[in-house]
This record gives sequence, structure tokens and C-alpha cells, in this order.
Amino acid sequence: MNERDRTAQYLGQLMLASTLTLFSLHSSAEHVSLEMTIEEIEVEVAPGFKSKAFGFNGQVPGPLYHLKEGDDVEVTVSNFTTLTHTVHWHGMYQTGTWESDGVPHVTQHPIEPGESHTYRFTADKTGTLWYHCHVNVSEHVGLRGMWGPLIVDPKEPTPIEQRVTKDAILMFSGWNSEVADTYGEGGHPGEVINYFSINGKSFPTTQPLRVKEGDVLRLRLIAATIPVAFHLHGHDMLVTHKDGLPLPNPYPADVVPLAPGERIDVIVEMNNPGIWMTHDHIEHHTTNNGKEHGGSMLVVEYEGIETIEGYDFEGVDYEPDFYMSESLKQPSGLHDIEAFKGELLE
Ligand SMILES: [Cu+2]
Repeated sequence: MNERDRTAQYLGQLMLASTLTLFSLHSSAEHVSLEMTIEEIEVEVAPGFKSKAFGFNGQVPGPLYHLKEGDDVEVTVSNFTTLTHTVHWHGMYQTGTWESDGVPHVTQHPIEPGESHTYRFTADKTGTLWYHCHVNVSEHVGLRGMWGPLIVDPKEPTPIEQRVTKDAILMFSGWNSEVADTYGEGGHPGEVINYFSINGKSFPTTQPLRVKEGDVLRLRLIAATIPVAFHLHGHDMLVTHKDGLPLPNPYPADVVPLAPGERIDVIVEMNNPGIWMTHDHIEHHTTNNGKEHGGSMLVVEYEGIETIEGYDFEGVDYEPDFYMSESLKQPSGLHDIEAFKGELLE
């Protein structure tokens, strides 16, 4: 084969490969078959504070569901706990599959201890969704960690989404140390929520979020159980999506409010190198049992910046998947995150 033939053959292969890539990007809806358990675990939320939880796949937040628009999903959920549960896929339209909506005594019988239930639906809503138990929600969701992220990639992402270089998920929740040790208690109106967390951890048990100058950072903010007023220092955030839906007119903000259950996506141009705080501006949400400098806060670290002496995260082992940025790069499916695993209770 001469040089020109080889070049022609190479170009032919390249075209075939790019056609296949396009094909797999745009008509890649698949049948996805998944399994998830519910376990009794104990999680460390803050230094010196542990809570009993019901962990999807033994972790809080639950594992990441990363799907593509149009995927046909089948999830078998097995309950290894002593109480009943269901799974509600929050935001999913469930077109023609209302029996998979996960509401006990309305769309299904709750999953009894030792039993399993299979949910089947099409991923017909895109963006940042989440899932949670729908049995005794005020306790199981409100205090026991029964929530996790559900991300559905759209067939046609918006132009700004296509520029994103780093994707991160932040789930906000609260805890009540008074009932932390006893299943079946808590979740009452007026009870005192005294710990506040991002991805199940209160500052400084959270992790820094590492970026580099020039990154286009997407934060998927999910208010799982508490209201939030999310503030990032040193940058404006472009609010691009609400509840998974792209906004017709994205707008800039430096504080983003979320009501419980709400999801807001923001996209940030990382153009101001430094070490920057983010925190919930509902002031008592930045405390651990009333002690300041805790709660729903994290630090954004630009690569190459020298930190001050006595920096909060000095010498702390860095966990790159704490905001699920690494798992979001993986092919679609169900992703366990090691950093969120609790201790199994016997
Ligand atoms: Cu439950």
C-alpha cells in the first residue's frame, strides 16, 4: 500500500469512527439494568458526630445515577433494613409508568424488610434530578440520608453546558443529633436540626473543590432536605438550570436560594485564582451543633495557589471524587462513591 492509499484508508477509518461517535452520542439510548440495596449504616457527619442512616448501597448520599436521555431503566431495589422503604425518582415524568413513581400505598406496596422491588421507567427528563425514599419522608429523607443524585445527560446540551470543563454535585441536608442513635424517631415539626452538611459531611469534614484557572465549573446544587442560600466568594455564578430545566434567560447571581427539593445548576468562569469560601448564607447552617465555622461550607482551591499557614485543609488527604466530578466522567450507569460509604450495622 502506498502512502496515498494509507492516508485514504486512515481518513476513511477516521470518518467511520466519527460517524460511530455521533451515532452513539445522539441515538445512544440503551436498556440499563441496575441493582441497588438499602442498608442500615452509621455515618460520620462531623468530627465527633455520627448518625444512624439508611444508606442506598450503604452510603450517604446514595450512589450516582448517570443516565442518558431516552435510556430505558430497570432498577431492582433490595431492602436489607428493619423498616419499609420505596424509591421516588424526583422529577422523572414516568410517562406511562406511574406505578414506578415510588409512593407507598398510592403507586406500590412499600418494600418490606428482606424484599425487593423493580422500578422501570424511561429517562424522559434531563438535567439534575435526584431520588429519595417516600416512606416516612420526614425521618427517612429528612434525617436518615435516603437521597442521592440522578443526572440525565440531554441529547442536545445548551451551548454553555458544552463549555463545562468540571462538573460537581453538592447535596445539602440537615441532621438532628438528639435522635441520631435511634431509628424510628425524629422528623417532627419544630425539632432542632443542629448539623448541616454538603454530600453528607459538615465542614471541615467536607473536601476542597479543586479547579484551575480557565475552568468552566458547573455546580449542580441539590437542596435535599433543608433550604439553602448558596454563596460563592470572588465570582458571579450564571444560573442556567432550575429543576433540570434549562432557563430561557440564564442570569448572574452571587447568592442562589433553594427551597427543599429544588435543584439549581450554576456555571462559573474560574477566572480569579485564589482560595475561596462557599457557604450557606442562612447563618446557623454554618455551625456544628451551635459552634461556628462548620456546617454547609466548602472551599474552592485554585491549582498553584499557596495556602496560608494553619489553613483548614492543611495536610488533609484530598478526595477527588467528593463532589462526584470523577464519577461524572465515567460511562453512564450506577456509581458508588467510596468517600460516602458508612459503617454497616449488624
Ligand atoms: Cu425509607
